[in-house]
Amino acid sequence: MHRLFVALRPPREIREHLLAVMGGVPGARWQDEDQLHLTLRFIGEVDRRTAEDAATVHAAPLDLQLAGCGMFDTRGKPNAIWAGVTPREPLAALHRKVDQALVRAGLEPERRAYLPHITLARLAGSAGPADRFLADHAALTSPVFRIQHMTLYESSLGHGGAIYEPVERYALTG
Ligand code: 3AM
Repeated sequence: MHRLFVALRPPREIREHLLAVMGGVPGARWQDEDQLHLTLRFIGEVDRRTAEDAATVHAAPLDLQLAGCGMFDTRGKPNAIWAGVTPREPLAALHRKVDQALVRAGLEPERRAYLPHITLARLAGSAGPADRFLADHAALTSPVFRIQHMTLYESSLGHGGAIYEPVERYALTG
Protein backbone atom coordinates (compact mmCIF):
# COMPACT_ATOMS: atom_id res chain seq x y z
CA MET A 1 0.00 0.00 0.00
CA HIS A 2 1.42 3.40 -1.00
CA ARG A 3 0.41 6.60 0.69
CA LEU A 4 1.53 10.13 -0.04
CA PHE A 5 2.34 13.02 2.24
CA VAL A 6 4.04 16.39 1.99
CA ALA A 7 6.85 17.07 4.46
CA LEU A 8 9.95 19.11 5.15
CA ARG A 9 13.29 17.36 5.41
CA PRO A 10 15.52 18.82 8.13
CA PRO A 11 19.15 19.44 7.08
CA ARG A 12 21.90 16.99 7.94
CA GLU A 13 23.17 18.76 11.07
CA ILE A 14 19.65 18.82 12.52
CA ARG A 15 19.09 15.14 11.69
CA GLU A 16 22.38 14.35 13.42
CA HIS A 17 21.36 16.40 16.43
CA LEU A 18 18.08 14.47 16.65
CA LEU A 19 19.79 11.09 16.26
CA ALA A 20 22.14 12.05 19.10
CA VAL A 21 19.32 12.71 21.59
CA MET A 22 17.52 9.41 20.88
CA GLY A 23 17.68 6.72 23.52
CA GLY A 24 16.67 5.91 27.05
CA VAL A 25 13.10 4.74 26.49
CA PRO A 26 12.84 0.93 26.71
CA GLY A 27 11.01 -0.57 23.72
CA ALA A 28 10.85 2.69 21.73
CA ARG A 29 11.34 2.33 17.98
CA TRP A 30 13.60 5.28 17.21
CA GLN A 31 13.38 6.67 13.71
CA ASP A 32 16.26 6.16 11.28
CA GLU A 33 18.01 9.09 9.72
CA ASP A 34 16.09 8.43 6.47
CA GLN A 35 12.77 8.62 8.26
CA LEU A 36 13.21 12.01 9.91
CA HIS A 37 10.78 14.58 8.49
CA LEU A 38 8.29 17.24 9.52
CA THR A 39 4.89 16.40 8.00
CA LEU A 40 3.05 19.37 6.53
CA ARG A 41 0.01 17.44 5.36
CA PHE A 42 -0.79 13.75 5.16
CA ILE A 43 -2.50 13.13 1.80
CA GLY A 44 -3.24 9.42 1.63
CA GLU A 45 -3.93 7.33 -1.40
CA VAL A 46 -4.57 9.71 -4.25
CA ASP A 47 -3.20 9.71 -7.75
CA ARG A 48 0.24 11.19 -7.99
CA ARG A 49 -0.90 14.04 -10.26
CA THR A 50 -3.36 15.35 -7.65
CA ALA A 51 -0.69 15.27 -4.96
CA GLU A 52 1.83 17.00 -7.20
CA ASP A 53 -0.62 19.77 -8.06
CA ALA A 54 -1.38 20.30 -4.37
CA ALA A 55 2.29 20.50 -3.48
CA THR A 56 2.89 23.20 -6.08
CA VAL A 57 2.08 26.09 -3.75
CA HIS A 58 3.69 29.49 -3.68
CA ALA A 59 5.53 29.99 -0.40
CA ALA A 60 8.71 31.48 1.02
CA PRO A 61 11.61 29.59 2.60
CA LEU A 62 11.28 28.97 6.34
CA ASP A 63 13.76 29.63 9.14
CA LEU A 64 13.11 27.08 11.86
CA GLN A 65 14.49 25.80 15.14
CA LEU A 66 13.94 22.70 17.24
CA ALA A 67 11.88 23.47 20.33
CA GLY A 68 11.34 20.90 23.06
CA CYS A 69 9.76 17.46 22.91
CA GLY A 70 6.35 15.95 23.40
CA MET A 71 4.28 12.84 23.06
CA PHE A 72 1.18 11.84 21.11
CA ASP A 73 -1.26 9.35 22.49
CA THR A 74 -4.37 7.55 21.34
CA ARG A 75 -7.00 7.09 24.01
CA GLY A 76 -4.49 7.76 26.77
CA LYS A 77 -1.84 5.39 25.38
CA PRO A 78 1.41 7.07 24.27
CA ASN A 79 2.27 6.13 20.68
CA ALA A 80 4.95 8.58 19.57
CA ILE A 81 7.68 10.87 20.88
CA TRP A 82 8.40 13.97 18.84
CA ALA A 83 10.59 17.05 18.70
CA GLY A 84 8.79 20.36 18.47
CA VAL A 85 9.63 22.96 15.83
CA THR A 86 9.22 26.71 16.03
CA PRO A 87 7.93 29.19 14.89
CA ARG A 88 4.65 27.35 14.40
CA GLU A 89 2.64 29.99 12.56
CA PRO A 90 4.49 29.94 9.19
CA LEU A 91 4.37 26.13 9.28
CA ALA A 92 0.65 26.20 10.01
CA ALA A 93 0.21 28.69 7.15
CA LEU A 94 2.03 26.35 4.75
CA HIS A 95 -0.05 23.44 6.06
CA ARG A 96 -3.21 25.44 5.25
CA LYS A 97 -1.99 26.29 1.75
CA VAL A 98 -1.36 22.64 0.93
CA ASP A 99 -4.67 21.69 2.56
CA GLN A 100 -6.57 24.27 0.49
CA ALA A 101 -4.94 23.04 -2.71
CA LEU A 102 -6.00 19.48 -1.85
CA VAL A 103 -9.55 20.62 -1.15
CA ARG A 104 -9.63 22.39 -4.53
CA ALA A 105 -8.55 19.07 -6.03
CA GLY A 106 -11.61 17.44 -4.44
CA LEU A 107 -10.16 15.93 -1.24
CA GLU A 108 -11.63 16.27 2.22
CA PRO A 109 -10.12 19.08 4.35
CA GLU A 110 -7.85 18.17 7.27
CA ARG A 111 -9.96 18.23 10.41
CA ARG A 112 -7.29 17.48 12.99
CA ALA A 113 -5.37 20.30 14.65
CA TYR A 114 -1.94 20.80 13.08
CA LEU A 115 1.01 20.59 15.44
CA PRO A 116 4.37 20.88 13.65
CA HIS A 117 6.68 18.13 14.89
CA ILE A 118 9.37 15.66 13.88
CA THR A 119 8.58 12.14 15.08
CA LEU A 120 11.55 10.66 16.93
CA ALA A 121 10.14 7.31 18.05
CA ARG A 122 7.07 5.13 17.81
CA LEU A 123 5.94 3.47 21.01
CA ALA A 124 4.24 0.11 21.15
CA GLY A 125 2.08 -0.84 24.12
CA SER A 126 5.06 -2.58 25.68
CA ALA A 127 7.32 0.51 25.63
CA GLY A 128 8.61 1.82 28.94
CA PRO A 129 7.80 5.27 30.32
CA ALA A 130 9.07 8.28 28.37
CA ASP A 131 8.71 10.85 31.17
CA ARG A 132 12.40 10.91 31.88
CA PHE A 133 13.26 11.42 28.21
CA LEU A 134 10.74 14.26 27.93
CA ALA A 135 12.08 15.92 31.08
CA ASP A 136 15.69 15.56 29.92
CA HIS A 137 14.93 17.11 26.53
CA ALA A 138 12.26 19.63 27.49
CA ALA A 139 14.65 22.41 26.52
CA LEU A 140 15.72 20.82 23.21
CA THR A 141 16.82 23.54 20.82
CA SER A 142 19.09 24.00 17.81
CA PRO A 143 20.63 26.66 15.64
CA VAL A 144 18.17 28.20 13.18
CA PHE A 145 17.98 26.15 9.99
CA ARG A 146 16.58 27.22 6.64
CA ILE A 147 14.14 25.06 4.69
CA GLN A 148 14.05 25.80 0.98
CA HIS A 149 12.09 22.80 -0.31
CA MET A 150 8.96 20.81 0.37
CA THR A 151 9.10 17.13 -0.41
CA LEU A 152 6.36 14.83 -1.62
CA TYR A 153 6.95 11.45 0.05
CA GLU A 154 5.56 8.03 -0.60
CA SER A 155 5.13 5.89 2.50
CA SER A 156 5.13 2.12 2.39
CA LEU A 157 5.46 -0.52 5.04
CA GLY A 158 8.76 -2.34 5.27
CA HIS A 159 9.96 -4.99 7.72
CA GLY A 160 11.47 -2.44 10.10
CA GLY A 161 8.55 0.02 9.99
CA ALA A 162 7.56 2.69 7.49
CA ILE A 163 9.76 3.49 4.53
CA TYR A 164 9.50 7.08 3.35
CA GLU A 165 10.67 7.65 -0.19
CA PRO A 166 11.01 11.17 -1.56
CA VAL A 167 9.28 11.27 -4.93
CA GLU A 168 9.43 14.99 -5.78
CA ARG A 169 10.89 18.21 -4.37
CA TYR A 170 9.32 21.65 -4.65
CA ALA A 171 11.30 24.84 -4.11
CA LEU A 172 10.02 27.37 -1.62
CA THR A 173 10.94 30.48 -3.52
CA GLY A 174 8.63 33.09 -2.04
O1 3AM B 1 5.01 12.79 10.51
P1 3AM B 1 4.51 11.78 11.47
O2 3AM B 1 5.48 10.67 11.70
O3 3AM B 1 3.97 12.35 12.73
O4 3AM B 1 1.62 9.10 11.36
C1 3AM B 1 1.91 9.37 10.00
C2 3AM B 1 3.18 10.16 9.83
O5 3AM B 1 3.20 11.16 10.81
C3 3AM B 1 0.89 10.32 9.44
O6 3AM B 1 1.53 10.88 8.31
C4 3AM B 1 2.94 10.84 8.48
C5 3AM B 1 3.57 10.10 7.34
O7 3AM B 1 3.09 8.79 7.28
N1 3AM B 1 -0.35 9.67 9.04
C6 3AM B 1 -0.53 8.40 8.65
N2 3AM B 1 -1.83 8.18 8.36
C7 3AM B 1 -2.49 9.33 8.60
C8 3AM B 1 -3.85 9.74 8.49
N3 3AM B 1 -4.80 8.91 8.09
C9 3AM B 1 -1.55 10.29 9.04
N4 3AM B 1 -1.89 11.54 9.34
C10 3AM B 1 -3.20 11.87 9.23
N5 3AM B 1 -4.15 11.01 8.81
